[in-house]
Amino acid sequence: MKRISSLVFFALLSLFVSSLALAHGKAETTAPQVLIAGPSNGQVISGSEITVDLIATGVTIQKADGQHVDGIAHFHLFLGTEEMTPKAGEPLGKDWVHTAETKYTFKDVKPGKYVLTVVLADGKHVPLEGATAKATVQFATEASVGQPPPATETKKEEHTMEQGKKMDEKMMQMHNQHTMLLVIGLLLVAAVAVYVFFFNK
Ligand SMILES: [Cu+2]
Repeated sequence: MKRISSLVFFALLSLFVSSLALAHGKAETTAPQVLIAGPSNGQVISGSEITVDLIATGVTIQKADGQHVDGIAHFHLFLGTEEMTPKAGEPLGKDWVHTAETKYTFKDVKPGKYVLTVVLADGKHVPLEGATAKATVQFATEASVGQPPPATETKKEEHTMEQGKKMDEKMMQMHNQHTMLLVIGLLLVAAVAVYVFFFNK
């Protein structure tokens, strides 16, 4: 009887430990991802300034220091008329904007259609692997006539906030899942401990 209880105990314990390891592993292997929170796809921007809002997950954004460190990257922006496809393993040059800020403003932009390409790259400016390390957005700019239309501005702000909210919700969900696993595991161990203590004499 004692032996069976011990077996059950260790089986449950290993289940608990492996579920924890799984949850932890999942959190750590989140692929680096960049999202363009603004401008939004199809947006028409009035005026000659384009303010770009960026969100990065699964990676720490830090100024380039010439080193490759796993999990550290900075943003690279290219404003053009077509999507840019950087060559794998090759550093991005000076024709890209290199920044560690989540906000960047292009100035003196002529009216027209644009494609913004954003790429996460390491301290050596070499693009990170994975499809989520790159994002693009298409939009247009037009010459501002008098005052900029407030409707467009409000819409853009709402969109940015909505995106941010969605990201927050996603993070909370992941966190909640992890916490739930922990609680279930602890309850299991407690139940087994009680069982072993009272029924195993
Ligand atoms: Cu760079």
